[in-house]
Amino acid sequence: MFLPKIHIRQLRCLPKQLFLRQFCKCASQVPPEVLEELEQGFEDMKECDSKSLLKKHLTKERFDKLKDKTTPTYNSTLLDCIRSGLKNPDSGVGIYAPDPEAYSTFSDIFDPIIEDYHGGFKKTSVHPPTCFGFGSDFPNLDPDNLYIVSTRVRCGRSIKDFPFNPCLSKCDYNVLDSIITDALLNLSGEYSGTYFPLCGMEKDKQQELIDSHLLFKEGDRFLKDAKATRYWPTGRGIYINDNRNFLVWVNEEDHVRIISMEKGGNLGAVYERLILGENQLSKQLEFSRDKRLGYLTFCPTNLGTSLRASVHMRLPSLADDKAKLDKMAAKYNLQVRGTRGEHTDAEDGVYDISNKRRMGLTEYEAIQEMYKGIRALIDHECQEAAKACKK
Ligand code: ADP
Ligand code: CIR
Repeated sequence: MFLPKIHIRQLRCLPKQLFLRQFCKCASQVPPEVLEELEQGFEDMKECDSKSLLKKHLTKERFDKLKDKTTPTYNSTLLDCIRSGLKNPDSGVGIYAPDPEAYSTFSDIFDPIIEDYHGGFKKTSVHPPTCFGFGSDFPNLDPDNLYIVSTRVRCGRSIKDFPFNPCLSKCDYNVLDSIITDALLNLSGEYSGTYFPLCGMEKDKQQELIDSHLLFKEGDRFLKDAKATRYWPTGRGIYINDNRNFLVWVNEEDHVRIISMEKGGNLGAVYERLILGENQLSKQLEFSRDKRLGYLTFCPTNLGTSLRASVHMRLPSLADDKAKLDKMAAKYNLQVRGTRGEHTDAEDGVYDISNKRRMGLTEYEAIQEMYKGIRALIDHECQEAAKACKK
């Protein structure tokens, strides 16, 4: 009988789950209603006006090859991977991995999307070992506080032997929550803080945390349609250190999101705090890492380093021409988001600009790429301001 390696606290959930998984393994066929939904969704996607990577790469040939497959342990189907993309034609990517095995079972669609998003990480490529380097190599990007409002660096982590959101039971959420919060409450020094579970949190408090850019938003339709918000708010929460500059999100898109942020442009300090915080946590939690793909995450855009380093910044000369801003950003492998995160608009001229690719390069190289790109954008702004002064 299949017996996964388990954490002792998982035992509470085991008997029913193992039975179901064993049972499903024996009958691991894609049910007719799932096949029907897949076929219909694929036809609709062909007709719709979508710029998603899913639509770009899911050819009829790939679709036919994958539609009858299921992952060995969790029985996840192609529909579980692409439901969000089929339901939301405005997706940029449109695919998630319901469990870690999906990356290999459905590699014919994940690999080309990964290669496209991460700028050439091929199916034969191997992600390098972790190498954070030192924050002190990155001086303040904007010492006069002219352009940058705030800086944030985050990475995502999954806990070994647990699947991703769509395959988690209510009990799994509670177990994960308890494993992760036990570790968080052991953090010391500048990392010591408080865990705030979403269950029972006052709405005003939740909104205050969202508006301060500390807490994840609620009701993301892309995640909901990927079945990543089931049993909400069970097991979800946020850990905040006493200085409010180190945070850990629990069971939102990934099991763990480790975040360091502060006002201004001191990327080196923000990055250094992330490195040491991740280090303290990795001594207590076993994170899922794949030999080829690096750190495993729910969304393929976050694989590899899973690192996103962003600034909230104003770019007066580019703000009115979003196409030009996007073009400049792309030149430096940067991605532009709105003020409240992905799929939101810029408020008061403030954009979120970050490194786009996270795979095929080390953490240090990802930060370096972002640093150089933001420097170039600031140089451009300074030149434009100087030209305007001369007029
Ligand atoms: P991620 O995928 O990194 O978690 P999101 O785009 O979902 O990012 O944004 C999550 C939250 O983080 C949002 O509230 C967003 O405004 C905030 N955020 C991102 N970058 C910064 C930054 N540099 N300064 C302040 N807040 C930020
Ligand atoms: C999309 O395709 O636009 C969404 N599914 C989000 C993709 C990347 N962002 C993320 O994982 N947060």
